[in-house]
Amino acid sequence: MLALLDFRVRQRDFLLEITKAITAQLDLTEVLRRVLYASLAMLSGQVGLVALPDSTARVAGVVGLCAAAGVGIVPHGGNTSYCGGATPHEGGHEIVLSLARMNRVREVDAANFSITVEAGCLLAGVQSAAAEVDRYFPLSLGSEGSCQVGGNLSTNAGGLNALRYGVARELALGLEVVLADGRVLDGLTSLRKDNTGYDLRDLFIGAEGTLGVITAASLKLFPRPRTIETSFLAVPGLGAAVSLLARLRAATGDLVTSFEYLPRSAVEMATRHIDGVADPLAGPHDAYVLCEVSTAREDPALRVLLEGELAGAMEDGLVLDAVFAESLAQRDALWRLRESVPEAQRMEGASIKHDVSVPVAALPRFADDAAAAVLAIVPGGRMVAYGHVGDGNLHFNVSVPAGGDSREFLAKAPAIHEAVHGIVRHHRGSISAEHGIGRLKRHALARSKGAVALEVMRAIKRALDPRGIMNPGKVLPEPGEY
Ligand code: 2HG
Ligand code: ZN
Repeated sequence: MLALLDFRVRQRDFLLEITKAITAQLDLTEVLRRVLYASLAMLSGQVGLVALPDSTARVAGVVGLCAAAGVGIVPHGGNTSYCGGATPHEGGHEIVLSLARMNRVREVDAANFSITVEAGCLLAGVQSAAAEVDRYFPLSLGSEGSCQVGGNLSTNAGGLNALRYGVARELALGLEVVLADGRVLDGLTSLRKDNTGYDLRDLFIGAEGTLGVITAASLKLFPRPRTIETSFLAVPGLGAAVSLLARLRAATGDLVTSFEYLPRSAVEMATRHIDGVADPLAGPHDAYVLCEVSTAREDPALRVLLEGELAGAMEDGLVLDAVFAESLAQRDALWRLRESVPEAQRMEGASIKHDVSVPVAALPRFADDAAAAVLAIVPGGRMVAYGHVGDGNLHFNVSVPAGGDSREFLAKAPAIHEAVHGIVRHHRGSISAEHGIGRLKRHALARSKGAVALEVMRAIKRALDPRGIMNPGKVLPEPGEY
């Protein structure tokens, strides 16, 4: 049952041994002969075994056995990665360690505004557990119904509310981590203040399972928003959106929670491909912003304030048209439009993606220069640059030219990535703002980080995972590989 074509003897023995151990003592896995994982990035791989431990001790048991046998472990959350961080390699030399059964809420502390959850909890589940005690967990992503909080932390996910509440790293108070040798690092504090030596927590956030397995986390909660104003605004372009954001942040006392930019191309794709999605405005415009402003107080004056600000922005030419959500259903419809853009772009045909960030004020210049660079490589390429403008984070995606050949287009991906990332570097931006590095962006990481930063990262990796068993071949390129 376990035989995999190209397993070396030592590894096959290990698999038999771990299976016996698991079924006899640990009772925790499902063993699969061959599992094909296809992430959204269309990467695939094979494993001979998927471990599904349901406790930290059992995760530690699996990792300890793998450490002893030198077998690679691919920690696995909801499989929603865009970069293949949780996709094993071909050949079946690794095991997948799924956190899906570690899905308990260990503690909700309303007075401390904190929640302690296991890594396999769905993000939507954490949000609901917080709501049950009249608190708010603000991390919010299109995939929140299937992504897991361990994966959110391991990739340092950003999402739709990062502008106001920060990315996953800023929402974490403490972590429990199984180290590469099977020891458990108990850092599950829910303290706000703790100046006792090096910050170990932050090493594991964004490390994509290459330093250890996050098994549980203590997270920050917030007062639940009681007044939420959601509007969909037509704007002349990205420059106007950036100016409008600064204006609304100042005028509302920083109550802007989300500020999502959509070019016309994104709205057209969403309305064309996704059932029930409609353009909220009467006529077409070049660009749009989905803006949400919220406060934990009941505050009818917020709408009045916003309408006044938007009227002023219209006079100044920053806003061309606007509609407010007047009901929960209307709010959901606006968010559905925004959240369906990735799916709509997929349905439109081949696309080449970039998840980049630059300082907010540099966004318009970046987008213009990047579009010109892309069009020089693929005349007719369709820019679908959208996303979290409030965080300086654009999904600078390019769809295949209308009627163009997908293979020919995708063959140009390396040249397009290089051109776009070069412009990102020019603005001292990031080549991965919120999706991580995984398998796909290791070389881009190597080109965008300085030699010293890479050497420090490698030193940390060597110190915490000397045998290189934690998510091998992810995040860090081998020296000389770039
Ligand atoms: C989003 O913001 C996601 O919708 C997906 O991060 C981005 O598909 C993408 O490029
Ligand atoms: Zn995004």
